[in-house]
Amino acid sequence: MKKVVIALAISVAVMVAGTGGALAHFGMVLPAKDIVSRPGNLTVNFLFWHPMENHGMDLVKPAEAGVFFQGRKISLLKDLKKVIKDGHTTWQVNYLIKKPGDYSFFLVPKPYWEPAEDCFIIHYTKVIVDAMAAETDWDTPVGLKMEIIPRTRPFGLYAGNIFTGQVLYKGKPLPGAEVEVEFYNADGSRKPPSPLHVTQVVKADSRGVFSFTMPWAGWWGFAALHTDDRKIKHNGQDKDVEVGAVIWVRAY
Ligand SMILES: [Cu+2]
Repeated sequence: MKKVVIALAISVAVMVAGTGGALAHFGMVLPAKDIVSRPGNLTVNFLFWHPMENHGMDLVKPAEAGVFFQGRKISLLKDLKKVIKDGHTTWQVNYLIKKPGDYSFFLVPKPYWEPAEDCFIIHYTKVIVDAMAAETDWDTPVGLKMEIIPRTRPFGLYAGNIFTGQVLYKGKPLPGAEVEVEFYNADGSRKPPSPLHVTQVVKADSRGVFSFTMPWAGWWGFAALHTDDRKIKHNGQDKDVEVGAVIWVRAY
């Protein structure tokens, strides 16, 4: 009997770590700071994670990673350093910020095959860092295939602020988009009282606009999900691709 219980516990643990089940995967782009007050190096981390559970996944070398600044995309792919975090592959870059302005750091992962969902997952992920209180470009689209455009200025936020964003798919608003919200529970201090408390869900309106009140301080991730119009082959069969637009904002 005890063996059965242990075996069950192990299989549940494996399911949780591997597939997420009710737990959501999130692309993450996490800068050391969201507000930079003087020129200097900024460390930015790229992860594929279950943020609330603080469960790692491996992020293979991304298809693209970079920064969008003053209307230009700068690739940082060749500057990425592999960093093993909790036994999982993540990536890191040190970017020298010289000028005032808003810097959108973004990640385009390679398609991730998720056997449990019988689909590929691609999370187009970004975070916006303000340098020297410029506040110039925080709502300018980077031009990702799927993207959340903040309607709330995405830095200098307090816990209790409402974050509002608009979901774009191929540059057009995505009506009724489902948006998953998770807190990055990096120190494990948040204990969700039920599995339903791990991921919050809001739906966008007819213009793709959604809102969420961040109840406490820390990093909050918003992931709008959609089934892509293209398929990718897996073992010779066409499979769905879940595209996500993810944005990270920090509440104080
Ligand atoms: Cu997972």
